[in-house]
Amino acid sequence: MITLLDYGAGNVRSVVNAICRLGETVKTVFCAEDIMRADRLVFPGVGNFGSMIRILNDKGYVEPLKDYLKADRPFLGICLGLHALFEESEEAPGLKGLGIIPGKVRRFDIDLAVPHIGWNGIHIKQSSGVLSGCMGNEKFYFVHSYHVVPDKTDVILTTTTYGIDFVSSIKKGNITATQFHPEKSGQQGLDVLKNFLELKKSDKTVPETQEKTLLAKRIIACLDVRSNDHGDLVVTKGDQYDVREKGDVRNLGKPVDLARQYYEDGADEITFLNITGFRDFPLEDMPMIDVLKRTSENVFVPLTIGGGIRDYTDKFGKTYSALDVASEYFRSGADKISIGSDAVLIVEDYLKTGKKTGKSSIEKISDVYGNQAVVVSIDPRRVYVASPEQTTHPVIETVFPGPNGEKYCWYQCTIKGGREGRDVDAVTLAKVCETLGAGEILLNCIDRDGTNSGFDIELINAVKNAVTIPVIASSGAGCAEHFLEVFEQTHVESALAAGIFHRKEVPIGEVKACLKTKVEIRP
Ligand code: 1PR
Repeated sequence: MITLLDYGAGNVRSVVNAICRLGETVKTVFCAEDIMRADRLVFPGVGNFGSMIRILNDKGYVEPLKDYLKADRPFLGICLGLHALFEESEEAPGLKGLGIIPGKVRRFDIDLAVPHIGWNGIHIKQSSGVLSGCMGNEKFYFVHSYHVVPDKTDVILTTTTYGIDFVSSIKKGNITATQFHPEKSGQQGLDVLKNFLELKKSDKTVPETQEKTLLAKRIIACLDVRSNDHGDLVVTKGDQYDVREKGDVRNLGKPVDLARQYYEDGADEITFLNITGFRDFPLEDMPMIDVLKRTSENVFVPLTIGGGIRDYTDKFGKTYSALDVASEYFRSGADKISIGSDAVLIVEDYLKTGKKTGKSSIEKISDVYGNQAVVVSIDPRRVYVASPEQTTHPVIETVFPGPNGEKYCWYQCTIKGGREGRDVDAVTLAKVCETLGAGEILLNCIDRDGTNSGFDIELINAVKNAVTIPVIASSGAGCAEHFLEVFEQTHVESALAAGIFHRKEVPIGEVKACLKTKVEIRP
């Protein structure tokens, strides 16, 4: 029996699913005594250091946790569960951590996109039971903006390179805590969890590992999901967002089965987009929540879900906030949520005053779950102009002229699945969303969607160069070489495709084989 400390934020379902997959049962902590009764305690954390410490204090968990840790009983902390062990964090100045490990938690101060999101390596510094069997060439999934800085080096278990060499896990007696997420790191992550569950003894030798590690470019499989005309929930795919063929919604497979297949094929992340979410309220559309729950039982890489994340009033006058919707998605197994239409409306409001209100879905969700959990999905379309003076929006000079030979274009944001164009451009939208707390941009392109003609490099460079958060390139992938092109010609951290995977034209393995020697990837 494994005891899980769930203080109520973020996706603990994945940790529970991973432990259950390894044949153990999980008991959740309901009161302070449960902590002292534990044999092996797992403390996964996502979100904000301040809100975590406040909740631990409110629930009276701080002292029992300290006692448990001081008694050197088996403990595995994950992400914020690592930060909690330290004295303080720059994320919440003035609040005390558990102080079991002398040192601080600092924000990344580097010239790279923050949060650090994705698959990176580990440089192993000492022998450990939890990392037993690691060869040193594995990659693990990270998602964080802060990293720990212990006062003494003897607790450092691994380091990882991202602009700087930071401490990516610590070990002190029977206490191990990782910055990376084993429950989201595929088979090698499950192996780490298994070592902890079995209380594996330390390896005698430390594997020789690369001192400098590299963040891998991520390949993401995207599943656009909706009900077809027979009421079945299907994965579909549009051509420039038109998902109907001869009147029927294209049916390319079942969401849970396809997601599992892509995980097994090596996808680094899975994204579900509930494409009718702007119309249907997701909390009534329970099949989507069920899809997420069932997927997270078998898929141990990050899951993002988008569609319908906004405030809503139902037919009985009951109101739900975007945060309620997001919380339900996180509880059901999502690691990140993606906001589309609502982000455009939020940015329109922001541009009227230039002031944050603290009330938008982006601000509220990132406040509770952390920036890394909030993706903004942009659905732009090109608007051509003959000269930059013809619009107030930032234009690019394009090598693909418009229908009347126009040499310039701007990228108009749309809402409701591309049905309605708004007076906001993609570059401004991305910048404002970053200011409001978004942690990542999913950059679609309606002109390229489903065309197999390659990513819109001009759009991607315009947006990526305007923000410091990671950007996912999306729309238009038609062959493995298109991924190489987008990674060589832009600085995006990841690339997403749908049609070529669903139609089985290019398997994920072929994309990775093409990138293997030229771009850092997760093997
Ligand atoms: O507006 O918050 O409810 O979110 C709705 C979400 O659903 C948005 O993220 C929006 O992008 C998406 N969406 C809405 N309608 C459609 C549609 O296709 N009719 N799908 C749609 C958008 C875009 C991509 C696609 C890539 C790659 N899908 O994610 O998967 O373009 O395709 P490709 O590789 O086949 O070219 P809200």
